[in-house]
Amino acid sequence: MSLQDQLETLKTQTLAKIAAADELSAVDQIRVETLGKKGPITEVLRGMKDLSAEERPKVGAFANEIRDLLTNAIEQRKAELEKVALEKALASETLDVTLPGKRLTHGTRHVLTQVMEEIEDTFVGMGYQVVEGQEVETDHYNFERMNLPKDHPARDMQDTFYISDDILIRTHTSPVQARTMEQHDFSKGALRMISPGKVFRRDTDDATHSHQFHQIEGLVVDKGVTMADLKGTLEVVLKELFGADRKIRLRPSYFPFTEPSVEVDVSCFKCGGKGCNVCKYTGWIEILGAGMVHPDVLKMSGIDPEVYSGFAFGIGPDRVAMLRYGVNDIRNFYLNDQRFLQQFKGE
Ligand code: 2NL
Repeated sequence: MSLQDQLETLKTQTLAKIAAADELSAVDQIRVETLGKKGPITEVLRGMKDLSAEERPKVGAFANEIRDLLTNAIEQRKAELEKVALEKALASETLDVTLPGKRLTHGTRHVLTQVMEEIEDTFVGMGYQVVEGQEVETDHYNFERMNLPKDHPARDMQDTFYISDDILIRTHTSPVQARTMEQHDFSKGALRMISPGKVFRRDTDDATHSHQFHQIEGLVVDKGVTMADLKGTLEVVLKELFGADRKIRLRPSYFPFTEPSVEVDVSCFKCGGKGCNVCKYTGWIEILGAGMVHPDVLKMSGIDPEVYSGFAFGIGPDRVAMLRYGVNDIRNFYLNDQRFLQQFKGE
């Protein structure tokens, strides 16, 4: 067969192969096989040296013509297949650019953190220091130093989780205050502090009780501190928390670590004192416990009760948040349900 005929056959066969190729990789393989260095066209061009001077340019021109033709055919088939692939992708990967974008949700401080920080800010504004202590405590600091010896019946009210006979998780934040009191240098002035944090009690969990909750305790110790200081301070704080029109009311109570002790009520922020479902139709909401620091508690922290006196109080941020936001089950604060928590997005 003459070189021309060979080339003609090659052209026909290759064009048929190209037309039949239905994948890009197949087309590419044809290109390498046909036009590559070891392919038949190169072979023909190489064999030209044996041709006569007359035939050589004709065959050369013909070979080049076929090479260009096949190159074009390959490029064209490639383009076709690419177009098909693109159309297929476009059809299967539809993207509606007019759809609204996905909004990035950003978190928020926990509602209890918000309430606690608000209370902290109020006290910081009055010159108090904020002290966060340890959650694991000794029986000594949690109970003994708060006038709750081992056989004291009031221990039953705050039974807790013991790690050993002497180590427990704190039932109140008072131990932080006992530790701060014994360190305080009164030659540098009064002690004014609050201690916010988690506390733990062996309670049965229900709508108003949780084995873990929060407390902010406050303590002021100085020469000449009286019940009037306690009353004035709490009035300012409760007005900031519940509204400038609020009134407060003190009722006698009992705590082992204060004497005298009081329960403090605030006039209802919803009805203003007329009576409603929030205040259970009494006009008053019980909000915190307080009192004058028991002389024995001062003494145990190395402070002379004949020279110094102090007031202390404890407030429950969980209860404040429940009242303020109408949350009827304390367990909502601890379930980590985003539908609940997302309602308290700060400004
Ligand atoms: C309540 C009661 C209270 C205190 C906490 C306290 C701390 C020291 C000395 C004396 Cl270091 N007292 N803390 C006093 C009275 C009441 O909390 O009902 N809290 C929600």
